[in-house]
Amino acid sequence: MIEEISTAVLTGNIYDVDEILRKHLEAGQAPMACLEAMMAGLDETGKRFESGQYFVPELMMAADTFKTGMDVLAPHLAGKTREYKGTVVLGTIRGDVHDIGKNLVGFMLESSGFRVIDLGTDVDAARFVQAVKTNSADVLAMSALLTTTMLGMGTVLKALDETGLRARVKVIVGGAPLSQKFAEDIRADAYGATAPQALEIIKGWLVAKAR
Ligand code: B1M
Repeated sequence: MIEEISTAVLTGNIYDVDEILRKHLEAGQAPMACLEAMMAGLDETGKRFESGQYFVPELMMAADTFKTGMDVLAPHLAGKTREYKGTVVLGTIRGDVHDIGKNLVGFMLESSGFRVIDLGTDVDAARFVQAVKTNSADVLAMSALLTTTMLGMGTVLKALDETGLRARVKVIVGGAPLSQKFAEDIRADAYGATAPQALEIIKGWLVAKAR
């Protein structure tokens, strides 16, 4: 039963999640279905946190369990290509330590042949701008999970304008509290609702550029 995977994340079962996943993979379960089950567990964790059933330690255990599970799933999800199709600077915005969605975006991009410069979490405008410049990035991809921190993305866009880099780099933003309208308000080029959607948008940009 694939619910066992969701439950492992939901209960922060960091000790058994790898074995549970291996068992499902060996039984023929699709790696993407296993990933979706882990995401469902994390989603339910968030709901329990919101309703006061869970507190920060439970959130942390669930996130760590998810990451341990990703170590098992990653080789099964990865693509084969190794020729870079473009460079993407990626990071979670200043003040924000949520990195699971960002890591999924990075993982999918790398698996599809993009060079990913992952700056990690709590990244301020100066670091984003510097990384875009030094790596001659084609795309800047920013993630935010908090309604407070997402506002910092506008600051990054302004800093790109001020340094004259804005015209050279496409900007995509994503994360649970964001929306298409928010992306338009801060003048990003795109909003990605999910990691696969971000991948498709970036592929579209860089394939068009290569023509
Ligand atoms: Co936090 N947290 N958290 N948390 N946490 C949320 C986000 C929250 C919604 C929980 C809740 O109340 N329901 C809430 C935010 C409320 C708000 O802002 N309105 C919240 C809060 C309040 C907090 C703290 C303030 C709690 C506290 O300390 N009192 C604190 C803040 C710390 C900080 O950042 N400064 C905090 C801390 C943490 C942990 C450290 C314990 C842990 C994060 C661990 C980690 O990431 N390494 C954590 C977790 C795990 C969550 C929840 C439960 C799960 C987030 C997650 O990883 N989801 C979350 C509740 C929830 O989302 N249901 C919650 C799975 C992940 C795959 O989804 O990142 O949304 P997500 O990515 C999605 C899309 O959004 C999209 O693609 C993915 C799907 O394919 N996407 C992109 C993401 N980035 C993208 C970029 C793109 C495109 C798409 O292009 C560039």
